[in-house]
Amino acid sequence: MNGAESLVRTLVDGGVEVCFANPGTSEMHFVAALDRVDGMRCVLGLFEGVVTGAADGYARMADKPAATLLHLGPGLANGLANLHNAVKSSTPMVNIVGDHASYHRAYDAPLTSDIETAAKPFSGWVRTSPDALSVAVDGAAAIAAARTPPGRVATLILPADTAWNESAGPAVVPPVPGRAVVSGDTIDHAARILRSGEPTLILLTGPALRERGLELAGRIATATGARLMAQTFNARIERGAGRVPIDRVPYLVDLAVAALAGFRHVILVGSKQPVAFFAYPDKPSVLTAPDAQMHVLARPEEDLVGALEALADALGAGRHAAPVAGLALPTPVTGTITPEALSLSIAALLPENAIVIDEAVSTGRAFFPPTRQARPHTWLQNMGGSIGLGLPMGTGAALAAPDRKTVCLQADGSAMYTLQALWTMARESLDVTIVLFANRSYAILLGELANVGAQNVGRKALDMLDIGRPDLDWVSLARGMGVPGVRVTDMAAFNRAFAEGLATPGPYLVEAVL
Ligand SMILES: Cc1ncc(C[n+]2csc(CCOP(=O)(O)OP(=O)(O)O)c2C)c(N)n1
Repeated sequence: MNGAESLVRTLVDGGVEVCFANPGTSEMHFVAALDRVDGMRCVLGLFEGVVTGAADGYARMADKPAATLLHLGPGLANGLANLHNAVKSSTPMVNIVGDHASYHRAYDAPLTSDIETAAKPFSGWVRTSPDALSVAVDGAAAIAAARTPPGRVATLILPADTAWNESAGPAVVPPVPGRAVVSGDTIDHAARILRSGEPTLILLTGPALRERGLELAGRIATATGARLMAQTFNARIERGAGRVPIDRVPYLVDLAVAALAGFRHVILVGSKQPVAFFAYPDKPSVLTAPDAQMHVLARPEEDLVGALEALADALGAGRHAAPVAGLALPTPVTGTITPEALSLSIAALLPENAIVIDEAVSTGRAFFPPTRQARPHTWLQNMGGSIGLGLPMGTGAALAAPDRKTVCLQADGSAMYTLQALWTMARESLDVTIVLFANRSYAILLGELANVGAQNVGRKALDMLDIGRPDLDWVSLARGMGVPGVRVTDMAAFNRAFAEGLATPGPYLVEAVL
């Protein structure tokens, strides 16, 4: 058995069952090994940003890592932006990056580069396998690293000769540490704050935004009068009817400062102190009131749900009911397409158990409130701010949860970064409805232009924020990659097209022109 096969067997034995790939010559032995090993589904992405973003979406829904297969430094570099996003959302992932055979590196062949240096800022763990005997053990270590709470991007660089030389067979994944239990002192401290009667916010993210964590936080809020909020951006929130509804810290600085102004204490549950996405002249970086105190209940790698359980016990919150959302569906809206109208129609039509991929950018600012009482669903966001995650993340999420409908709420500018994901959706028959918001601009940046205080803005500047001339034809782009779709210019047509997409198995794109 060669090194490549020992690695593929190690991955499968270690629970890594999907590999998103864009291979080249240096990865051919890995590709060949796929046919000799049962249990690994290999999915081709036509750009590496699709590959890494899909692995992110997969892991968020499967709660375990996928592998990626990337071609040397340039293949990795094409995938880095979505690795950045995965690092920020603590997504577990195992990247396999092929490299030249070790003896070939001395010749500085065209594809030679310093892969480790490129990988380091976008990985929590990096290793280059020295020889074929080490590949399986290194692969097992990569899986363990990826699974170490709260979840890490692990990058294993595989020189070609480590893949084709003889190995010692697969390796077993070493024990992975569980989430550390939060100390009793920390629980007591948080309980004291909550009993003080001073205005307190409990700020949640990570696994605390699954049903159990939300329910516990809801009971604690009822028992103590504390408010609940989620971070502005979160990897995964369970929402809709039957769940404890939770608002997010607003994105816009002024709104966030106003929303947080009244809190004397903020209890952080896996979350960070709320800070502005960017600095702006004359606006604060820290969004909470100057005298607000931060209290860490649980760090991201700790047992957030266990900490909430202990805190609920300490407060006797078990007697109190969590404020659960009832089902309340708006009537689909007709007339002009606006973000508000879209938010109501989407809330009305969203199917039970949908996985919502939110890269709606400025169009999506209105989407959260009306979907609070929609049918139960899961909401995934981009935590790293590098746009071009939505369609790949939808690809991976749909693959991980084939019995659920994935709905991509997708801004057009962001979609153009990684639109090749549509082809993978078609090839794999993934059940995704894509709502493409064609406002034909980088609309959010128009606001940012004013926010940063840019003066005397003229044609040249505005041209950098306008993605019309020519207008993108999303129906044709999708059709060219095997995805059917339709363009709509009013809400009645949108309601029909969205319903059609939801009723159609496989991918379907609705281009909503704003
Ligand atoms: C990789 C990357 N490049 C550039 C940016 C800067 N940027 C932020 S939002 C944005 C435009 C978003 O446009 P679109 O997706 O159409 O959403 P809209 O603003 O129109 O709602 C750009 C270019 C970024 N965040 N990430």
